[in-house]
Amino acid sequence: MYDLAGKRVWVAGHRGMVGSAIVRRLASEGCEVLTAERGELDLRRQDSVEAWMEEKHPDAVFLAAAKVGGILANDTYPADFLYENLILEANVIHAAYRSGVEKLLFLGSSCIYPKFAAQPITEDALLTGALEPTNEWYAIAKIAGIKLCQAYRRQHGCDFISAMPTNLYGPGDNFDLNTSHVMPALIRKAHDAKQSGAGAITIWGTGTPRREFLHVDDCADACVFLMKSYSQESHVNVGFGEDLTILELTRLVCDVVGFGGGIEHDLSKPDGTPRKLMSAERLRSMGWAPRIRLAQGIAEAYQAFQDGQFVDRKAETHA
Ligand code: GFB
Repeated sequence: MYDLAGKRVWVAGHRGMVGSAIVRRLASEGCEVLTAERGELDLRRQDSVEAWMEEKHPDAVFLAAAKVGGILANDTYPADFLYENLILEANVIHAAYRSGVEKLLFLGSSCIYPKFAAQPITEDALLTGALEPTNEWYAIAKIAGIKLCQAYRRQHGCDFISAMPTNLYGPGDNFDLNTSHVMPALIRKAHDAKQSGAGAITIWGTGTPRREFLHVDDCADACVFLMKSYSQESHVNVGFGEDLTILELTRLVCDVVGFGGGIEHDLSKPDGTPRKLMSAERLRSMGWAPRIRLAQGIAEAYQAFQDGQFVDRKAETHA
């Protein structure tokens, strides 16, 4: 058991959807939360990261900083997604080793798994097949992050662990229609159509791909749970345990938003992976389960959107 009470805990990426949820969750842990604004610390600069770590000396690190985006952003900016994620995770993980950080949790993504992995996807499916081409750049960077944690554990005895969340949504999401993930895109499209009285919304692709969605507050809770109770080399899936098609999701979002019009398809946009339901078995067997049901979570996310708790960003780095 790694008790966070009294510890200095750095949340790298605290402005992002995941990082800000972890900061909210840590409020009840009795720890001192450290954050760094982007103007103060550029995670892509090794010297700056090492100097910041030497000065602040965190005991524990949540590495939630990442360049993230939806299927189109991943496909459009492969160099940014590969380079920025590789450099920032290498800088933070190496500096954490050098400055003697006691525990580090690295956050990845379910896109690390092969495109046609057997479902539900267990942790040992990693590196058993080819990746989905639209996001292989991001996936390879995230796989490298897992391997960095494992390598520093093996060679230097560092207690660095990795969590792989499924598709996330919630307050603080990116609602820019070109760069966002599907959930905020559907909320915005349904909301705008309702406001303007449009007869239909247009979704990308066929609507047949299946996706699993986890509320970001559940994800943050799982990350804190793992930080406190897990110390092994293998990464751990952080999933919801159920999935649905994009068309089913669209109908659910339209119901929550109160838009009763039609649904059209833009077939020039990619479908991506046909299905990526992760096995939740490992984390469940440790005693953790999600609490926020999908319809309730979407209603909360829509409320947060209406309250202005969102960002409109161009696939920005959460740093
Ligand atoms: O959420 P999303 O962008 O990412 O798209 P992925 C999920 C599915 O929703 C795809 C469809 O089949 C999209 O074609 N979709 C339908 C839409 N309408 C829309 C829309 O208006 N916007 C968006 N964005 N999608 C990402 C990866 O994959 O998931 C990242 O590219 C990362 O690397 C992330 O792993 C969690 O689930 O396909």
